Amino acid sequence: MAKKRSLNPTAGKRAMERAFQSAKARYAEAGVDVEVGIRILARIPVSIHCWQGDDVGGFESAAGALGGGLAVTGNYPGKARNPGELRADLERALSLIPGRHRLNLHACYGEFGGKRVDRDEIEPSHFEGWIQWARSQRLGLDFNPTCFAHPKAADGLTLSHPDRAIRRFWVDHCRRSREIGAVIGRTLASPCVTNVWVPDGYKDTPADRRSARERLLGSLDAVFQKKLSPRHNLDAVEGKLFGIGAESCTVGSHEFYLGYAITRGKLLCLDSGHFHPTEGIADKISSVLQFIPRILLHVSRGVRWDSDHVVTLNDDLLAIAREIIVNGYIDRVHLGLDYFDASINRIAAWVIGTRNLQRALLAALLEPPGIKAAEARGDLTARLALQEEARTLPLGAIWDRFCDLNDVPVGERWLSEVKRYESTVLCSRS
Ligand code: RNT
Ligand code: ZN
Repeated sequence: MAKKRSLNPTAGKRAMERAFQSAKARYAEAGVDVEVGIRILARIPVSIHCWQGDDVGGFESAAGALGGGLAVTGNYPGKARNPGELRADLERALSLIPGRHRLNLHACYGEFGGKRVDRDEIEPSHFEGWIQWARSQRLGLDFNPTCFAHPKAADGLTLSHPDRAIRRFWVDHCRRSREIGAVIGRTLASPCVTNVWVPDGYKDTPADRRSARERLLGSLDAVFQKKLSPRHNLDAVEGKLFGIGAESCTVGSHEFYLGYAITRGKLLCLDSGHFHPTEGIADKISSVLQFIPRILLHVSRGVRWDSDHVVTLNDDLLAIAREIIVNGYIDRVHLGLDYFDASINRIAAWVIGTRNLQRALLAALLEPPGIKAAEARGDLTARLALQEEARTLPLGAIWDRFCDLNDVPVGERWLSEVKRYESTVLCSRS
């Protein structure tokens, strides 16, 4: 085996510093102060989804099959089996991601002490362990009711179910979830975004879409009846186009929730995988923010029928980040990730996706002002020319600097830490 050549750390540092200084000068020529971009990026939290760590499994003693249009493929070894393992894995991922972030928790990740606690019985105490841990890690927490993987969701219907008792069950679950959100937000002194997504839909053409939507509307109004302080809890609602087994109609469609969010004063959650495959969410941001004060994004990557691939640094992602930053929307957009891939190391999946979102935000923060200026004076030739030149500005050197300043590995060096963790910790899990 060839001996690994280890880079002299001081020489490496010096090379990085030189690359940064030359990149900084290049950006300055384009009218960009990279120090400002670096400072802003450090303050943008990403809500990292807990469910990438165990294939949306959760810790209930009697969980049902995933269902609800959700599917995780792959069986990479080492998935977290309990809260302790999930937290350890998250700590490892967070140590490789620059900046301070949030954790997005699903209700099925409560700690129930081996007892069977049904979804309509969950309480803040079941999340005490997470709250304490989040405090110790200086993380904010966000929350979601889990309206799938349960016998009462076996037919793919929850809040819009024709059976009143089943609807009631899910209303109670969602009510409890937002109250837990409020406790989280109050305890951590940072508002918890509680996002309601339900899978309700039909494989084949329904004969009555109207009644289903009326039932969903009624249930949601019941869920949100109790007023909670927005300093503690912010409600969000998430629509979708279709899922596996819900190909013909999704009750909570985009139009449904857009109307709901506007009329009820809720955050709208836009998931990048929940629209027609050629439709991106970047363009929707400045549209919906004309009517809604704040939105939540589930940044994901749709591939054909699936919407949950690890986020890569592609044009869709760059466009989403750009719309938020260049339009000055950063204080009105809550950024979250939503994907689940069990075919690769799960910690790497977190690190890759989060770092990519941050890289896209940095690219947007470093956009040359000449682009907008060219458009403003009607010079569309210059706009296109500058847009294309901007693609090859030396973003990498600024990103490396950002990682270094935030004490996380620069470049692909994080990967060897994940590999080491895999062989020492993950491989011993059966
Ligand atoms: C499903 C939605 C939803 C879920 C999570 C697990 O299509 O995107 O956000 O992915 O709640
Ligand atoms: Zn989502």
